[in-house]
Amino acid sequence: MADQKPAAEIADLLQEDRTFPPPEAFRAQASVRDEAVYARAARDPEGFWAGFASELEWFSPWTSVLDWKPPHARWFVGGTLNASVNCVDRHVRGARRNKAAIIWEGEPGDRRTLTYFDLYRQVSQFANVLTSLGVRRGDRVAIYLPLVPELAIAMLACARIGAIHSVVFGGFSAESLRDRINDAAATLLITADGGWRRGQVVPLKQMADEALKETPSIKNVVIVARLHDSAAPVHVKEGRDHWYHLLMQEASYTCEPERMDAEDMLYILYTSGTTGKPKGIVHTTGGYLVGTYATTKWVFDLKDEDVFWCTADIGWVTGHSYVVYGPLANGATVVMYEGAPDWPQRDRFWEIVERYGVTIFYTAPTAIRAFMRWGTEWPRRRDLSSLRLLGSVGEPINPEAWVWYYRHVGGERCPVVDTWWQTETGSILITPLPGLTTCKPGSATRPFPGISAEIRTDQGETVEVGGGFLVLTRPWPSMLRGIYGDPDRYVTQYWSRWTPDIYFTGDGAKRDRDGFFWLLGRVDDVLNVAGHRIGTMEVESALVDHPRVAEAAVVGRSHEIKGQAVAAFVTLKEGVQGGDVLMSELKDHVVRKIGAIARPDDVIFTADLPKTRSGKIMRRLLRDIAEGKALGDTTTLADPNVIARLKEQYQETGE
Ligand code: 7RM
Repeated sequence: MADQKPAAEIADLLQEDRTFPPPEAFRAQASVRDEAVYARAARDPEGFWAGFASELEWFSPWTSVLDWKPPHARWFVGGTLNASVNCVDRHVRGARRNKAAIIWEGEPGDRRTLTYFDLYRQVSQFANVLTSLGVRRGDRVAIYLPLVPELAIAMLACARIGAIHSVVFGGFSAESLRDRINDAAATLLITADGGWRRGQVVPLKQMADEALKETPSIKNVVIVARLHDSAAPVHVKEGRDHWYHLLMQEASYTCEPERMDAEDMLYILYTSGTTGKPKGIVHTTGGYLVGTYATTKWVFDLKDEDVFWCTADIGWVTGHSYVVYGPLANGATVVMYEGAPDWPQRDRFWEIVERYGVTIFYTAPTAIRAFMRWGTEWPRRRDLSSLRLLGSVGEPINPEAWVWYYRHVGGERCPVVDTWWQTETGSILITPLPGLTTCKPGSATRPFPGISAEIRTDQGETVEVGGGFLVLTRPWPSMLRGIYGDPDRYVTQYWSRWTPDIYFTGDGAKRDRDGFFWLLGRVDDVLNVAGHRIGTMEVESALVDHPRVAEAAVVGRSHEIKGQAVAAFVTLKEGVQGGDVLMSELKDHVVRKIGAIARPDDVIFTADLPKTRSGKIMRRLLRDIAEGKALGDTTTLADPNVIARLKEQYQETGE
């Protein structure tokens, strides 16, 4: 475990004392305005969640809400349902039949709108396609697509037939894709000829072909034609590869949904942890749907007329929960945009808000900081008056960015909800309720009703006011149920720090006198680069995989836009010289092994790494060097000269 932030830094963060009550016009129309919801949920959390569950559609009801044998929970025990029925069929039966479900825009400017009825038919058709290709209930299906409607269709089609989807973000490398396919032993892969990012083609099928050389479990590949022939040529392997549109032509519009147990697996999503190997986080059907449904409805004050835009890629949990399952379970209209925010110009997001009359906009602090730097003229050029609520997720939002967002995007009429949660938590857990909470910029405020969060010391004592580890002290419906194929790691990683009923989030946080939570970042070896989770160990494994590297130590350093950047300290093998060429080769090597999100900003060659006498790399010292800070205690170093040399060197080459 790495050490915590120094107290002085925590104190700085808490200097913020501006408060923002819900703007009056917003409050007047908000669905949740009564503080009593918190007390009611705290008195009977199971009853509280069951209330939301009963707004969903079940084939058969649950017999008990929760079976909790720490650290294993089962929610809505005995209930059966289908996620695709809840996201699609039930809307089609009523007034939402021809309501827009997905308004999609590609980066080049192509547009498509799918109504709930369109979605219903295409999900059913694709579910039939999957069945015709031999996919059965419980099988794993890997999905490696750009942000196109087919991604949501594929996920819902899997859910319809009880197959487990594993979406791999299109920015991940062929090797990352291969490892994820193999870990889950997926039998089918859905990919595309490519996608668009900043005017460039992302050749997904080519990357998939690379991965497919070493994925013995894959029997079939479905290729979505996103680019048609404007892209790099696509290799279609006879007998294994099939075009999506050709399969769909043959497929029937009706597909009986599987009756899934509430605890049947809905999906696996890989996320970085403290080892070199990403964890396959497992979510199940009933609890996950209840959690995402409830939080979408309350945190975003969702109404039937809303146009909801969460800018996350579906390859991340935010896209799973707040592009697909949460909003569609609520029958909302969702906006999806494939590309970059600055393509072709820096007002692309605001152009989209204007074009579709987006009312709820949910993005990440790294994007907000980029908007801030680009200047207010970009949002000012567009009509943003349709917006009524703004959200933030992925990392701590600095107060300046919060206030900028509130003022220049929200026009001081939209509440800003800073929402804390994780891949593991499945849905938002710490957040304002926008009609109720008086926000303090930089604070995610309070646990959602029914959620119990606390600050604990290393010894496990509860801290009422002050800093420590953020923990969750009660199970919640959308909690992870395990790590795919690694039941022990589930227990040791999350439930073993104190007693087995206390969930360790891996985040440091502070609770203030009003009971508000201030998130302070990870306390383990996980970085948050532009809202993306990257394990330092993953990057280290990628670096030492290079034939010239002997040893590597990776740390995060602060970065104005990305929050954190990757800094890599590298020792080379005997006789190998560092230099600019090798430096960029190593950066490219990390991109090839993991993906562009993990590319180190700094690579520092060093003859030695600072180690303790027992041989542990002292990452704390490396962090201080990377941050250009005064060095802390170096007395446990095996060779104190190492650090002095490194420091000098970083100042020369690190910028
Ligand atoms: C949703 C998501 C989870 C980690 C989490 C935190 C950080 C996320 C906030 C935040 C401060 C926030 N899932 N984090 N949201 N930190 N304030 N509002 O991001 O699994 O990819 O990352 O992200 O460190 O543990 S994630």
